[in-house]
Amino acid sequence: MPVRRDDGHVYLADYQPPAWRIPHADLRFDLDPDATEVEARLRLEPARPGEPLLLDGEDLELLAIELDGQPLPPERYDYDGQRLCVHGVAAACELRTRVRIRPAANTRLEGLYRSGSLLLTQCESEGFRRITFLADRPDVMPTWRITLRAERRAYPVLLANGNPVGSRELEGGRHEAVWENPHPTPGYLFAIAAGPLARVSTTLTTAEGRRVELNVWAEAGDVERCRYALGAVERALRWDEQRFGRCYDLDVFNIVAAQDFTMGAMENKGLNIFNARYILADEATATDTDFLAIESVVAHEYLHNWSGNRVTLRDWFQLSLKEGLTVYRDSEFSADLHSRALKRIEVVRLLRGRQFAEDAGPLAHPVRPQRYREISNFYTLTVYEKGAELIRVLQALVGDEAFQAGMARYFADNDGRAATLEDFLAAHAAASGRDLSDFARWYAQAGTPELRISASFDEASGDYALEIIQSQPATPGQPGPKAPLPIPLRFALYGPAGQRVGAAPQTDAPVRGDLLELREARHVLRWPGLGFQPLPAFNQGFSAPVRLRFDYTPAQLATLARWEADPFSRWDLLQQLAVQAITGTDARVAATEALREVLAGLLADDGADPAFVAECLALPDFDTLAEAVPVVDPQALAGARESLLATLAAALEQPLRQRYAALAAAAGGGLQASAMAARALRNACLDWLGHLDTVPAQTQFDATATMTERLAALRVLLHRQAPGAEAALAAFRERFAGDPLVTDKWIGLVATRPAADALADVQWLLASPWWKPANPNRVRAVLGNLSRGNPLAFHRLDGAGHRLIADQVAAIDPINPQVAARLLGAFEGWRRLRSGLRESAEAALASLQDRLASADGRDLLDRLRA
Ligand code: 0A1
Ligand code: ZN
Repeated sequence: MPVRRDDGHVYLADYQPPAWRIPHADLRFDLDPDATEVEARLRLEPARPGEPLLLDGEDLELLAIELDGQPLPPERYDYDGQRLCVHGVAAACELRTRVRIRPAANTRLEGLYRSGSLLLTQCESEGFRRITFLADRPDVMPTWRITLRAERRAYPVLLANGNPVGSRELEGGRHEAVWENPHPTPGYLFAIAAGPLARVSTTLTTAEGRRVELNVWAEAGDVERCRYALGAVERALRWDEQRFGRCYDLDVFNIVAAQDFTMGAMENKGLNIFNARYILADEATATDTDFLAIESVVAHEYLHNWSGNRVTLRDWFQLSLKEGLTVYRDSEFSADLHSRALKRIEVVRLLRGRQFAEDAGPLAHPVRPQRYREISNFYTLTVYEKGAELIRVLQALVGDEAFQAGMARYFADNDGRAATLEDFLAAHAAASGRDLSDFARWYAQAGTPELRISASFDEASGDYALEIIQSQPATPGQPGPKAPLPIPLRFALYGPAGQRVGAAPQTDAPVRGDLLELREARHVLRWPGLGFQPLPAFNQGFSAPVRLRFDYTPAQLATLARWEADPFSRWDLLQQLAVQAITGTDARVAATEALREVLAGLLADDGADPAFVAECLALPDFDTLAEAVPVVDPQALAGARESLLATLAAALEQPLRQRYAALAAAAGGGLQASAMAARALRNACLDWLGHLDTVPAQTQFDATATMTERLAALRVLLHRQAPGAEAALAAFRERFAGDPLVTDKWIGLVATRPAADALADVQWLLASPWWKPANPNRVRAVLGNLSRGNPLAFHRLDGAGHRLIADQVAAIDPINPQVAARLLGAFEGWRRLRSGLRESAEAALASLQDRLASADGRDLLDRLRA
């Protein structure tokens, strides 16, 4: 059981293996929303004889307790509402407990809770202990037998982990289902789901010859919208067989969609539980982006069956071992199935816009933290997204073949075990023959490394050189100095006519083709007698998660954008041009003109993939821009971005209109890549044209049959305050009134209207029947969008945006602490705000000091204010 030090933190350095093992758990549930009874029979074995028997159990009403069939007298145990201690046991035994819990009163959505007509569980990270007693830690891994009993009428379907092994009718209209999970599985992967569920289903045979039934379950009215998700499971299952040789290992794989769910989804063994937004989709109610997100989240959870479940974690410090690795795996899945370049663009946007900000602020932490107060605050972009980038760094350092061998070895060596990062690195070190102790530093050091690169050219000798200096920023708890990291940096040099320079540089850093491996704080690359000054390009494909500084002129960026063949790099160069056009001083005019020219070329190029052109039209978002400046002035940044868009839209009006019109037929319907690409570019054009004219948006809104086109049109109408905006919103609202997920969409548009007075609309929403503070999706739709997607309203000069979010965090904290803490995270950039706003954010945070009771909220607030 992790021990907290006096400072309230759990430390990685304090890890102790479990004193007691629990080889098997047999649970019996009598399900009822108001009072569920849970009987648990735990087989217990001492791992270190002499240690006390301690089990986790939070807020449980203990009804009965027996040891080896004998009731335990009160002096033999203590239960303080957190931990159960059984005295005087030294040998293997069976503990039987009976507890009562109250699902309908559980608004935290951790443990067993009610969502609509369903009863569901969420146990990661420490929710199991709210269901019954267990050593609730990932390195305690029983096999399970789970018996569910409930009234048949209200709960006709009863699901749990593993395989179904029996069912029967009981007296009084009740029935029973029994499940067995033969795989050693920690409590955080435990799940049950009960209720009036309907399903879509298919069966297949795995590469190992196992017959498997795949089911996706939802409330009856939603089940037709589960078909796409079902297809995604099948694709993920096949992909893991082919790419990593990993097969599914039970007779059934079930997914259940829930309207109330704190996170995106959960990989419970054999019974994934999902936020409905990552399952339910058809073309009338979901956008193309939704479809792709569904496929990727379904794959993510499925892929956890090996990276997380079969090989699980020794302790929560290893979280990125499953999350970073599984994000890496799901993004490879999406890249293999669709476009590698577009997937990379999506990932890098998120990393640069959001993870870099996290890594640069008061919440920065290493991918493997050294300590935590509340583990649920560490499900972060750093652990997930930077963690995935580190897998990519490893792959680049050891090469594709050794990486693949290392993965096979990791799975084979650690199957059925609770592993650590060291186990992962040991497998890769063995497979590649490379010492990975330098690479391990990436997991321990927080902050985004910076590379400063400067070029020099000697006219007389024709010598060319690049100097690369690596530095690591100070972060909370890590003032530095920090050791240099191994950084795989792709690079290219171009000659005057755009030809690639083939000559390898002279350098002390290892170079393999176009991949340079930085190891020291400083490296110099020399090309003696090159004879001309080349144009260098770096970090193609984002080979390393670093900030890179090299002084390009706008003309050089535009030239490289023409010469670089890789679409990701071309997109990246256009983003840099746009950053110069928005935040630059001297280069601004030239950057705008260069951007116009390149975009005009792209719009005119019928051969270019429309989806790629759409990505190029999507200028860096506010977060990315905020990362590029030392002091954030939201009004100035948003204003400069807006004026760049208006200028470019006016200059490109004709090609935008032409491209928009030309793609109409291709955009019709269907989920094939060409149709999605056409819709993406049409919507990007529509958005730009919205700066000039909202008539096309109105026409599209009235005529379309797909949510992709309808929502994009509504966005333009609302955000540009078009004459028909109110009527369109009312029509949309009514058409989808019964659908909470589509309701979240229009609410999101209202909350992100780029204007200070959008705050009044949010206040109106908070006073409306649509406000449901216990539904995490709705909280995100209203307040997540305001705080993360509307800088002009959140950072209002009068401080009203900051105060509103702080007040709502205080109001939501007692309902769902995890949701409240996430919302509070929107303040992470507060210290870099311009004066006036910084004080207002500081005051809003200070106002929360005595208003947050939860461990999640307090932990985050203290770190934000430290
Ligand atoms: N493991 C899940 C997401 C998840 C994370 C944390 C939770 O509670 C604190 C719940 C779910 C995933 O990566 O998909
Ligand atoms: Zn995950």
